[in-house]
Amino acid sequence: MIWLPLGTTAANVVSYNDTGLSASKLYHYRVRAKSALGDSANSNTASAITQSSAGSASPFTDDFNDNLRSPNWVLGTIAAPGNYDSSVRVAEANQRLEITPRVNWGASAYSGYLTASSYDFTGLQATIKLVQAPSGTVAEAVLTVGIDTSNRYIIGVVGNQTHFTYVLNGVWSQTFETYDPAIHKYLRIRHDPSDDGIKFETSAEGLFWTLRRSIPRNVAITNVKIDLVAGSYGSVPSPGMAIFDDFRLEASLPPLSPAIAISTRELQSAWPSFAYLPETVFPAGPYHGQTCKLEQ
Ligand SMILES: [Ca+2]
Repeated sequence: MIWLPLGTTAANVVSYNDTGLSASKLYHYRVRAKSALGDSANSNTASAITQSSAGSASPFTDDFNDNLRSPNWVLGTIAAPGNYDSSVRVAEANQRLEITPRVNWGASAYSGYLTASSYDFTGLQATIKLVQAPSGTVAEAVLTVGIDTSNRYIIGVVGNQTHFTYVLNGVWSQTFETYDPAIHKYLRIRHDPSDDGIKFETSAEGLFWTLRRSIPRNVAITNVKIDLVAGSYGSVPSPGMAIFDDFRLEASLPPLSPAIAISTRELQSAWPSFAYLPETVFPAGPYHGQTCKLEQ
């Protein structure tokens, strides 16, 4: 196994795109910081498997910037089709997906974007930026990956809580955290092919992720749909609006394929001096990240 140098970035650059990779291959990446005084040790290794070239429909991303519903989406929900309500306003507007739950409506009423096609979610992840959750204790916004109302994975916000949920044969299992709009800005459901697990993750900026719940995959994921849905299951006087942006369905793992992010924290572990001195005053900066990869 030989580490192959990929190149040296400009100073203070924090990302590197490695493109043109082979499908279904495991890649490992590491970086080191360089300065006039020499190099740091190598960082930890970040690994990812590139997406399979086989499968059903191709993954896609949607930034909603065209304010038009693309053919990748239809209106609908994975859960309880009977709770779908066309009076819940769904608008791709202001370069976002905006969903307005019904006001003072006593019954369950939901709508949103549902993928038009089914996907083999193996080795994939679905990410959404939740710009704004709706208001009210029985109003919610969710990202769902699943087969139907009885078999699915959900990450979403209800009232003041963020929940990480699976529904298996109609039986619910949930964990909760207090919803923090800044910390839970990005929500992600990820299939991890290394352990065939499902990872529920959040991120403040969409780059570095915090694992909130990890479970063995228990729902079949080779033929699933994904939805972005909002609504309410009781009367809400002022539900406000759920606002989604920057949907991504793409190959799984830390954090993207083909780009791999290695955090400053990992650089600190490679070069402990980083922990004690700001980068701007460390001797002989600025630093250039040297990226290496290993193909297996
Ligand atoms: Ca947008």
